[in-house]
Amino acid sequence: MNVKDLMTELERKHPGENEYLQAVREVLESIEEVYNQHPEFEAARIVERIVEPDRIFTFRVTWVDDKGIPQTNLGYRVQFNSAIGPYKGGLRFHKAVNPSMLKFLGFEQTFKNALTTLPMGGAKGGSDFDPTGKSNGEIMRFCQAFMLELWHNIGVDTDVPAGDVGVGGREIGFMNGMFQKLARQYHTGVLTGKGETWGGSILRPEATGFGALYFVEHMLKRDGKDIKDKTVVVSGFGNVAWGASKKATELGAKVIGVSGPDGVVHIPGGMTNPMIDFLLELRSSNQNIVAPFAKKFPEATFTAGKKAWSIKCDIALPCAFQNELNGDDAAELLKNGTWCVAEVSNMGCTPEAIHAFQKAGILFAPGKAVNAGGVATSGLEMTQNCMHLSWAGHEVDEKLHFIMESIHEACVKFGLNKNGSIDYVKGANIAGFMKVAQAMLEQGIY
Ligand code: 2IT
Repeated sequence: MNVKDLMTELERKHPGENEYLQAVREVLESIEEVYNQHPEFEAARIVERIVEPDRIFTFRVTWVDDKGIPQTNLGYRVQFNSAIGPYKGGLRFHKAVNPSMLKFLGFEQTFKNALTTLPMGGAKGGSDFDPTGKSNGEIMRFCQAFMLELWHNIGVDTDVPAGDVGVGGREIGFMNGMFQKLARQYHTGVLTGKGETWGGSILRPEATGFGALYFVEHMLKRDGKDIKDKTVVVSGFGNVAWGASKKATELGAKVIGVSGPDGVVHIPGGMTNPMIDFLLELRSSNQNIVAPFAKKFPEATFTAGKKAWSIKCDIALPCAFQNELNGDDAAELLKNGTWCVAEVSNMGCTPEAIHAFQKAGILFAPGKAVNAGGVATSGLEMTQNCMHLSWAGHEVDEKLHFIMESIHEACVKFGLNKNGSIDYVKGANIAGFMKVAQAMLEQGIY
């Protein structure tokens, strides 16, 4: 394969889809060398096939707002790759959602899911619906209207959506209710991230953040370090940032900064448990601002317009959105002595930022490895649903630990540098790719 030629061809087929092209370029650059050692991959044109989604559904979603006015949004489901299992991946409700964003997320999901050790293909979906400022009733009506179309294309052995940005337990509840009504069947397993009383897995809300910290612990341990007493900053205040803050604090670290679209909150003494739980209140208020945190807790100070990356810290955890940490942010972190960055959001760092971290030789790991505990626990939820039982919290946690350790080992196996350090980007990309590519190869040309 020739990355340049492949990218030229892809740019022709998907003009202007920059996030999707960015995600593909990163994977191709990582796997090029290994791929070229496998003539059987080239003969089956695996790479040309793996970069394209299997299919995309686009649909109109019309719902009625609180003023009685009909509103129309666009809905999507990108079924990216099902070589190793049914399509699996979240739904994102955010005003910036478009086909390029969902293709990048579906592509990443394919490799991430392969890393989890579980049999799940990759997908992503969502809508340009903006939950900011919406009432509970509006959210419910939108979710129901969205499911009115989506339900035709999903199923326990076909495609199992979950949450992502703007979609949490509340939204999954509204969608599951409508799915049952339409299907006239109680399918516990058609969505994951369900409530605990109706088929959800214990620990699923925490799993992305918890898993990320288990991964960070392994990275640090391999480097002879410990997370205890280290300072951490996070961006965002959804389930992911909440789970990451909770586990980091439990492990003895101090979470001293959290940011939102409006600015950053600095908590020099570290977050307490009530502060961590307040993150969820911020999220469910649908205001999408972090400033109220500093009003509620006088120990914290809010600075408008600044990012979490402006705070001096040991460990930085992007937990909000793609490309939220750019080259300038990376330079600031490095100047302040940050020595570990783990993407908890999907593609949280720009290529310039990743390059700067790798050049500086600090610990860096990509989202598809770090945040895979979320979808892995979704996989565990699917297994429990299939078996019609619920595992206890400690059973799920044990499995999550095992999965995160396996992912770390896979990264080490494929990402070991000559100097003994680990290129986690390369390691995660090769490990995920090899599994999906092998599965595609063995199933013929289709
Ligand atoms: O990015 C992700 O891995 C998710 N949003 C979770 C997907 C899932 O199916 O649990």
